[in-house]
Amino acid sequence: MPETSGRRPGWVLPAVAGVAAVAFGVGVGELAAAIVAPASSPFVVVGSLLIDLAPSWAKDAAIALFGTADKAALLIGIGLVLVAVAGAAGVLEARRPPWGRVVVGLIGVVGAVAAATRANATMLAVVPSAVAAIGAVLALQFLVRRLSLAGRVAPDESSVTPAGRVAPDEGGRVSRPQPPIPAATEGLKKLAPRPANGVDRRSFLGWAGGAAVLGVLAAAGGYALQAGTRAVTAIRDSITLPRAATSATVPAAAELGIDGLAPVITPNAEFYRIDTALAVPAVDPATWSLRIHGLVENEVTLTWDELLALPLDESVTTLACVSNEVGGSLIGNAVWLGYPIRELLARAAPTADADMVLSRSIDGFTASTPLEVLQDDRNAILAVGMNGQPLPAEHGFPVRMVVPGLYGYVSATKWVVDLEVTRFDAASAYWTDRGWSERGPIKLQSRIDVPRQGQPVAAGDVVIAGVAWHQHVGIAGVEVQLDDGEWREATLATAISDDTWVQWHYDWSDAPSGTHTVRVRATSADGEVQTSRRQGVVPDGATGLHERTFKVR
Ligand SMILES: Nc1nc2c(c(=O)[nH]1)N[C@H]1C(S)=C(S)[C@@H](COP(=O)(O)O)O[C@H]1N2
Ligand SMILES: [Mo]
Repeated sequence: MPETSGRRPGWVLPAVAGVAAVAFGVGVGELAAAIVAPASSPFVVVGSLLIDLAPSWAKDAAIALFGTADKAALLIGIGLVLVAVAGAAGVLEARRPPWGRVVVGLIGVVGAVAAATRANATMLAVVPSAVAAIGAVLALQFLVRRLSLAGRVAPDESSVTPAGRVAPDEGGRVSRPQPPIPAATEGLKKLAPRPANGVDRRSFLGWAGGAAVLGVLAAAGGYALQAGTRAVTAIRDSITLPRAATSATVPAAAELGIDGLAPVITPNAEFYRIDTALAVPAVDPATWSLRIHGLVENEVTLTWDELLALPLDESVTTLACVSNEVGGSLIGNAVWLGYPIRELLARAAPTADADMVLSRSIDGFTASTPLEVLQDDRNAILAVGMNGQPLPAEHGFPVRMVVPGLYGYVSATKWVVDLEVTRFDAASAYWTDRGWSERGPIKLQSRIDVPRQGQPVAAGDVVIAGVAWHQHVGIAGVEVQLDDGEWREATLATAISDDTWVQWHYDWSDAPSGTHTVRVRATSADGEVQTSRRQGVVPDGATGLHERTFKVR
């Protein structure tokens, strides 16, 4: 034990401060990740980024060296690098504040960048790294300040007590020789935060150890919090859904296959996600049940096994969010496997005065769906499958609603557990209580995907392409307008059904070089022409025409 530690911190204690501070930060960051964005654990995202960035020879070498333990080896490697950088940051902070904190903050930036660049990252993805960085910076500041307090009092102390150091006795207690203190320094002694370097070191190590232990406890808490999620993920992975009684067919001609155009079926991993759930609910199908009650003759309860034993059909429905701006991407199309809600309502037998079904998710979100929409012949379903898979957790596993023609906020309840048959004048749903319309039929819309905004394109044949939708009504046509000219008819791909979006394209063969603007509008199967009147998303969905500007070289 270096006895000079109280006078000059040296490098060991500052390094300990750095490591303890970073351990604290990483711990609270992992806890934050468990709560808000499980996919954004700072540790895991940095590891994932390294895997993506590593050249293939490095990956091959890692696999050759560590075999299936290659990922564990990577995480351990990151941990070791982190310990080294943290130790160095502690030393730096003790000598050149605030540079140690700057280094620790930069580690957080690395985590945030790694998280934000993950596929499917939401804005929440940077939160765990930010929490980790803030936690580590504050802890480092705190710990190094305790060291420098010791450094400041030491000269005074050494002038009064050359023997002031720790002598651990056999019982592990600390006994310190009591030096004679000259009367003149009596007051000074009372002002000094700690009388001697040995005790400072001890208390410092207590604080540092405490910070590290808190970090470990926070990380462990995060791990425990996610136990339910891990269990449900394992259950989901082991599920084989029953074969569809009726399968959906997606005509080959529904997919134009144009580069940059949204695919007609949206892969699950690319499907937009909108919900109020801070943490994705982990629902075990074995304990899941749906209760249908309220204004009904018979209350109905349905378990997971009972649902899977029913004849399930595939249907293709395009979901859209009311918050989708003109030209926005909060829309996706999937093949859903499910059971008609109409059949379950028939069992429950709603009374004549009912006009709404308030669906509720396990986390309390509610949606108000007109009763007649759930009773007519459209594919309003309790869905268990999405594009051939059990529903992904974030899309409502094990069971959600999918209702063609209505925005998600009034129809597409994920993790659904309760259907209350009621009346619009007797109950209201989550978003209605927050200023949104109580009913939300999807509006006629169209979007340009190609060219991208500002994209330079080669002269000659310029392909303009996008999607158009008016679920449960259908699209009759799409027109484009180039540079405020005449509206020209675009070509539609084969529509899957009136409940899905349809791709369209327009080939501009005589595009002169220069900057051009293209605008799109769709016409519904019922003759409605998409309005150019601009309206924001509140309270019942945006209107207006999408346009793009691009350069022909
Ligand atoms: N439980 C629950 N279900 C929900 C929501 C929610 O916040 N909670 N949001 C709704 C909204 S606003 C939309 S647009 C759709 C989005 O479904 P997705 O995330 O699967 O794309 O889910 C709906 N279902
Ligand atoms: Mo939504």
